[in-house]
Amino acid sequence: MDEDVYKGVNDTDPEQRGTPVGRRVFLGTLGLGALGVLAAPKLQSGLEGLLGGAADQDPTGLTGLLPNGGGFRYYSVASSVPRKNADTYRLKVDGLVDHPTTYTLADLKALPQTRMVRDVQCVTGWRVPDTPFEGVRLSRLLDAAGVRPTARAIRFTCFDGTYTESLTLRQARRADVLVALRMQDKDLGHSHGGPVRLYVAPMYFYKSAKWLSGITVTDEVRPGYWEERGYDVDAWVGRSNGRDDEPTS
Ligand SMILES: Nc1nc2c(c(=O)[nH]1)N[C@H]1C(S)=C(S)[C@@H](COP(=O)(O)O)O[C@H]1N2
Ligand SMILES: [Mo]
Repeated sequence: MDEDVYKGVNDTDPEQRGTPVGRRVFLGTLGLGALGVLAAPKLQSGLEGLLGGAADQDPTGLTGLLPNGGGFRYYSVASSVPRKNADTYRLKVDGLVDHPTTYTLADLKALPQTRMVRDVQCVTGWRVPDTPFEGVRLSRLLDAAGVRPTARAIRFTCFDGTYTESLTLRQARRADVLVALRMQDKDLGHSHGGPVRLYVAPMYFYKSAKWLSGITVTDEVRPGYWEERGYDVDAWVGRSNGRDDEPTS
């Protein structure tokens, strides 16, 4: 584990600047990194055996670590994930809002799209430089829904039925947080969380929930799937990884 991780924990968050660096947070990240390295070769060889090396399929086992084109690895905590398309996909925005809304894929495509090119960084060590993502700013969907004054956070749910994520409301309103429809200038494929995934550019990739189906505005942060298992809730990647930590981009 290199020192990028350490730098990334605290020095880039505009909300946290000036607060002491959480040593517990650093140690937690280190511990998981080591675990990932130990677990990876075993899992990967198991999956390659099962799939005969095919890269763009659902692994039938647990978390997948197959190379998935351009340096990506396939991750899913669910053993199988239903496929959704333009007819069947729905995204629900609800919770502490004045106007709960359900979007179809066409609805999302009709909204203004934002394209960003950043490095993707997984907490287990792999990185994919200069990856374009494109989609609707989350802040736009929140504004449309009318967030109530008591709201503090967002909970994200997925149609894999298992994965969850969280952001504070302030993080969620950043200009570099997208409800993404495209990655690498292509429509998001199933294995990368298509048709729609969250994309949280300034944070480790586990924040970018795949197969996004629900955006629920809540009164407090509810830690997501990996966060309940030890990952940092605030998952900032540092400047050292080529990120821009400014709230506008
Ligand atoms: N629904 C869902 N989203 C998820 C995950 C997952 O297991 N399920 N894994 C996360 C992690 S740890 C990473 S690194 C990225 C991997 O995205 P990729 O499969 O497109 O490479 O998805 C994130 N989002
Ligand atoms: Mo990850």
